[in-house]
Amino acid sequence: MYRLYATKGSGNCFKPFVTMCQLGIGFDVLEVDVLRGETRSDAYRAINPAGAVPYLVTEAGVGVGESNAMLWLLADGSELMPQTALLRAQSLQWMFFEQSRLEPFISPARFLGRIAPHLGVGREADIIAWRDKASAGLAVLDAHLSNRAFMLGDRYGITDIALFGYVHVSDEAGIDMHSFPNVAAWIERVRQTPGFVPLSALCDRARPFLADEHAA
Ligand SMILES: N[C@@H](CCC(=O)N[C@@H](CS)C(=O)NCC(=O)O)C(=O)O
Repeated sequence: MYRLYATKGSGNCFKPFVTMCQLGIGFDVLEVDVLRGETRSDAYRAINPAGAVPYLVTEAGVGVGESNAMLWLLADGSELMPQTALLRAQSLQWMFFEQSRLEPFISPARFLGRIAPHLGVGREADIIAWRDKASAGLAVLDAHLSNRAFMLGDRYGITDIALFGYVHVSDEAGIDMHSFPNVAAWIERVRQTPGFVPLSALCDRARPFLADEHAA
């Protein structure tokens, strides 16, 4: 049984979550509340010294950080893995793109613009700049998806999951998705894949990490 440390609403936490759901892998979700600063707590740092979520702990007690690295572990040997060396290289290419050109901009624009707007007061110029940078990344993605159903062709897999995590909440970052029709269509295709669960399901499955600590 895997243990996933996660915070509600996080696109990064959603990636390993939906992968385990779609592959029928058993797991528990422990909620680490970022808004309450629990990622900075001593109790959590004892588990993940990097103090970030998601964090995945295997049955043997080995921890894995970085959402996209988790996908490579969880999907190993499954139909969600890219099947050739070239596709694996392209998968990594898009995962690095996601972490450098999309997630660093969609995530803070959404967090300060929507999830915790009180923290965004005085940061309006930053939020606009993040939206612009995210839109530039989404334009690249939109062109890529103009002639293929999924990120690597006609087959859904971990590359789609990695990109979907934040791209599917771009509208919550204040980005108009009508400008990216191919991305919008791909989001709907991903939602139709077998065993797909929405981001809100992460909340339903989670139990508080600190309560678990106190019970231990
Ligand atoms: N590159 C990391 C990013 C992890 C990350 O930024 N996590 C955020 C939540 S989405 C977090 O833990 N923020 C709270 C903190 O850093 O204290 C990944 O893909 O897993």
